[in-house]
Amino acid sequence: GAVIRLEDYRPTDYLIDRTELDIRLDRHATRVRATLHLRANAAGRPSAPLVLDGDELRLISLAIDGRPAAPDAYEASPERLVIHAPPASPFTLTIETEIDPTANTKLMGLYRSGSAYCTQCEAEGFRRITYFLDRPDVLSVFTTRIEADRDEAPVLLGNGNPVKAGDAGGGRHYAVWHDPFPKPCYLFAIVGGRLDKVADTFTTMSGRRVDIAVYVEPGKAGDAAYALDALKRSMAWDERVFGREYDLDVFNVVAVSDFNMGAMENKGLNIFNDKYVLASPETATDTDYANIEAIIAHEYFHNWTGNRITCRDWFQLCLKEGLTVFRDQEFSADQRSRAVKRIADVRVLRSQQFAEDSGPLAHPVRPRQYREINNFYTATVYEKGAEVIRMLRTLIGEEAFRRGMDLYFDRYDGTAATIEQFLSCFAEASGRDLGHFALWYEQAGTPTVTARGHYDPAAKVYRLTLTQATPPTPGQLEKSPQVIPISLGLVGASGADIPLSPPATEGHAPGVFVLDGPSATLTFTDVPEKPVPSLLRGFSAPVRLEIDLEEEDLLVLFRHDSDPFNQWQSAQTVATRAILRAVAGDKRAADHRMADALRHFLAMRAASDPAFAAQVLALPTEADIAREIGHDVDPDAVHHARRLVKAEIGAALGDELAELYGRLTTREPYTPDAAGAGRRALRNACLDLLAAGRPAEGEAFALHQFRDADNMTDRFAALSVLSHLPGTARETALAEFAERFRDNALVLDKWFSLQAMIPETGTLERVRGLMSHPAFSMGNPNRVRSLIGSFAMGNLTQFNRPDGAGYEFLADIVIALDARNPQVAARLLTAFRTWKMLEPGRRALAEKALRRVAETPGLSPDVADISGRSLS
Ligand code: HT7
Ligand code: ZN
Repeated sequence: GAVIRLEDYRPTDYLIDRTELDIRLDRHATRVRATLHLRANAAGRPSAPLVLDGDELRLISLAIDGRPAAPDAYEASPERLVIHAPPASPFTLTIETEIDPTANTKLMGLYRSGSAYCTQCEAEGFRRITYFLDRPDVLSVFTTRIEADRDEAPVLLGNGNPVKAGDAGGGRHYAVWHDPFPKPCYLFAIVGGRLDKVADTFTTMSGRRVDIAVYVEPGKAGDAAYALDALKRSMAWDERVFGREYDLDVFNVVAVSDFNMGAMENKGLNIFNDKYVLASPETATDTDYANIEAIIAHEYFHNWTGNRITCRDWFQLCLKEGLTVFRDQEFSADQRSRAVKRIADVRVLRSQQFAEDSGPLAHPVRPRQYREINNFYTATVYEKGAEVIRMLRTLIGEEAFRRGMDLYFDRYDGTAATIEQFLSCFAEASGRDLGHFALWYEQAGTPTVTARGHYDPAAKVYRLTLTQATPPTPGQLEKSPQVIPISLGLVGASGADIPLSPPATEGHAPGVFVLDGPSATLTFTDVPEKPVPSLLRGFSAPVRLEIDLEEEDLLVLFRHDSDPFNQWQSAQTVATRAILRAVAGDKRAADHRMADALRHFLAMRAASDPAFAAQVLALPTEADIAREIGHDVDPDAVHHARRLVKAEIGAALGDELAELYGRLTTREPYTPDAAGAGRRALRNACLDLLAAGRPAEGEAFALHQFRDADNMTDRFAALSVLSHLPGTARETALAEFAERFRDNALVLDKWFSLQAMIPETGTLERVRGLMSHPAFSMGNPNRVRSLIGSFAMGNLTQFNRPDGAGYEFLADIVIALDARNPQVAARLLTAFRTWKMLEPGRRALAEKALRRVAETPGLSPDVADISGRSLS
């Protein structure tokens, strides 16, 4: 595909004010009649030909202003419909196309999931339904008539409000939906099928009643209650925190089992991957419940950040995605523990975004060019995009941030906006120049901040020198200093914060210091004792921090820091150092001070803050350690080192872990609330660590818990512990689990995933074998992600086997899957995003496999783009 560049943006020559669609659903021959009400765009070129986008379309008929178009008036191909000389503005086009939803394996446009019909139009799927100006700056008011066989599809849903429904003769029926809010076509959706629902009402802050419902496959309505509840809480939260009220009479969520991503924010008709809707205590873990809550919220919040105000072009994707992730993170933080949520979010940021940002696929939060937009729904656009908003709030303060958001909603409602327009609202609301801050949107790569402290006891002065540097990334070799907000405190020997003088960089909230040049020295006066600096509190910026703290200093922060994030971080840093020592060959890497500190911590905090304690007990992952090493990584060495340290800690704390595990055992019935989830998380973290230190005891506990559990969180945690202990107990438990849940595809996904992540040489063969399991299908993205994706992204040693068999396996799968579903294939291929940091032997084998993919004839633009950039 050709390169699309931000600087080439120009408005369209025509606008489509209204769109009327008549869609007659049929399994193989769905007819779509689209009437487009067009006019010339004053900002475009006068009398230009009209070029509409298509993708695999078949034109049946075309009328211009109601009359059949002359054959020489237009040119139609599957990819384009060109009207050479459109009539005087305004005018109408009536376009009839025929599409085959059953043959649509790309899951973009109109397709079938199970027996239902559904759509996915973002980013460029609408052009697979009808010819259109398929770009986000063309906003149109849609009226949609859907017709279907009444038996096959008793439920017919569209965007907006229902206006009419009735019999269409011949066993068919219809429904008409009207969406009064102009929207780009990527927000269009319809659903038709035999579906059950759970329904409720929500009364908005101005007293309007909204009918809300979640639709699921027949028989599964009981598993949709949590999603519906999360939706109501999201609606109330957006009113309370952002003043945003819902704007239609109905809001529907539909769960489908075949879906390329997590969910989609279509106006008034969100469509979800069923993995993020369906939950019962027996089938969903606490993490599943938290994900459902977060994603329901995310899609709902898009109604204002994405739908009411959309993006001018796809380069502005972070305008809606980064902002909406920030909003859903805040929602979850308010519903649960803020500190634990922040830790979880930073874990995701580091494991996904930092990994992306340090390799060949690095790109700015607002990319300047792309070949395939589907490949830019990335951790950088989403998660780093959210961090940029969070920094903005830290820099201008909560009140100015809220005023800026209000201004943004007021000024840009109903428009397709840009990052510049968004930032201008905050500049105006805060009175600050955000020109330099905007570099966060332009510059790729993770800055490293280096901190060096010096205490002068005679003068009672503490000087902290901060330096920043960002490594080169593809296409950006030179980097400029960025605006980095560093929340900090100075911790005294007693553990209390020493009052800061000065309290902040001028004009900022207490404790917020801004590094905006290559380096700066902060001078604190009246510091009565040598402090331990606690930097980047709450992870105030998405950077790597290098600071020369002694082990003792880190343990002071772990014990006393008033900032829970840095408490957790200091424990992680101590553990990381121990594992790095073990990688370097130190056989007793975890020294007793660490075990003592953890013992003390558990005694103090396990009861009062179990969710937080569980985070502290979870060691950095193998991927975290590999990133820390950064080059010439030997995954086996990382694995063995981590295992060694985990076993040492598990053995040293064995008694405490066993005792705590027993104490946290409860016979209360399962509820998915944060308090119960926290206790289960800690209990399962104890089990995991105990099993590392005392495998026989751990196995016995795990097997008992596996059989005894009344909920999936505990059952699956036990199975997960067993999965790391080779032997008959593991195989028996895996078989029992498969038998118990043989009819539940989403639960079997967990089972696929767990086995794919076993760090043993037999795993590749196991994965190959599981591909023949009756529950596995290459046609279903969830199955592919849970088996193949977990192997490639979640099994460092086995994907990176020294013989290269893991790479060749993934290459084969990607090539085969590309013909069917390029988006999912391309995403799998991003497992190679860190190949350049491997040791030379594996690096060469990874490159060979990537080249084989890149040189395969007939690749999709999606896979061609990822393989090409990965090799660059
Ligand atoms: N805005 C949605 C993105 C999305 C998507 C993109 C490409 C292909 C399929 C897709 N399904 C959903 C999801 C979101 O961020 O809310
Ligand atoms: Zn989103």
